[in-house]
Amino acid sequence: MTGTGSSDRVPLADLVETLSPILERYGCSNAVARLLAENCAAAERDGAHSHGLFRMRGYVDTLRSPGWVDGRAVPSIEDAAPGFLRIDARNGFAVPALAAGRDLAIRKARENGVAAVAIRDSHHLGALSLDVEPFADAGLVALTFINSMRAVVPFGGHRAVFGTNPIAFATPRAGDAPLVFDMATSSMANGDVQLAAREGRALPADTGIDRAGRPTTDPKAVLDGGALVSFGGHKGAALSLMVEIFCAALVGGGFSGELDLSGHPGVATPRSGQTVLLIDPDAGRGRLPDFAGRVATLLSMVREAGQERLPGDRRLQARRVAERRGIPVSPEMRATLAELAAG
Ligand code: NDP
Ligand code: PYC
Repeated sequence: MTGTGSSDRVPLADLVETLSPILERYGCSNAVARLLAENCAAAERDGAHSHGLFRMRGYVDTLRSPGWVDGRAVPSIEDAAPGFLRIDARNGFAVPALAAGRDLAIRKARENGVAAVAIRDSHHLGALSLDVEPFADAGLVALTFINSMRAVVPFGGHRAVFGTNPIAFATPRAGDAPLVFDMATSSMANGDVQLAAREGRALPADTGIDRAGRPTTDPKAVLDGGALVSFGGHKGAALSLMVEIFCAALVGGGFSGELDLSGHPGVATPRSGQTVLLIDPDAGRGRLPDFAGRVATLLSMVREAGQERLPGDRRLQARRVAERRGIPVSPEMRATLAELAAG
């Protein structure tokens, strides 16, 4: 990565070349380092700042913590049923685990009309949009969930039980890139709370509670023994509960509330699970109207009814600008990456 000055713009490929050796230096295999570097750089390109370059220090701290994540793990794939794939990430990262099973999952979805992928014993520190988008590029509808570490109180509760438990959805749409939405089921992603704390910004009202259970807008109070609430009250809390069932009970792993990080101060990744559900919208379709065209029709109706910004619009806009002009990297971030690269 070359250049000086405020927020230089860097091509995606150059950023990947900068990040990959850092991850390898702290213990990832070459293959894992590359996949994580691509994921992290792509999140930054898409303007997903809470899960882009900001997370590089978290990756490094996590890799440095003895006995936490295995950056060299080779996932094992179990062909569990015609439409069901189980992947054991073997205490490695979720991104390479999903990458290892992607082609088989697509084949199963096309053969069966549906497929489920259950990943266990995995660590995820990325933006979920990047996990589902390739499936929609392949013509499938995809839904994914991840659980993590306890950070969110159940509805009306006073103790964190759930992770921030994001959900992402992707679908083909005619005439444009897939429609993708990607959101934590908490009022805010933990990464955004950390960014607010770092930048001295208050949180919106009703985002979280402090360690005494009192509502607070202080991000440091949320991070220091406090907790977040679910988005949308009892409805978001029900979705968070569902994510725990999909990502722990179904995959055969731990709930966010069971994860013990006490022996690993500073780690940023949860040891958790992920489920991906796939549907081939063209299976058995016969003479039904074109699926991707119907999606486009719905989105036109939504825009015509007055919703100017659709989910994913900001992400695609950031990507298009970055593809033309490069990804902005601030001088502070360049200094952080240089420090991490130096060890
Ligand atoms: P946001 O609340 O920023 O956005 C959620 C979704 O809503 C996005 O699809 C976004 O589209 C869309 N959106 C946002 N504002 C509007 C608007 N005004 N009108 C229409 N659509 C809108 O996301 P979160 O803060 O909840 O999550 C941020 C990231 O953190 C995600 O990438 C998520 O995967 C990641 N995360 C990862 C975790 C992990 O365990 N790895 C845990 C928790 C979160 P757009 O993208 O175009 O802005
Ligand atoms: O931002 O909430 C978050 C998060 C949790 C685990 C990874 N990211």
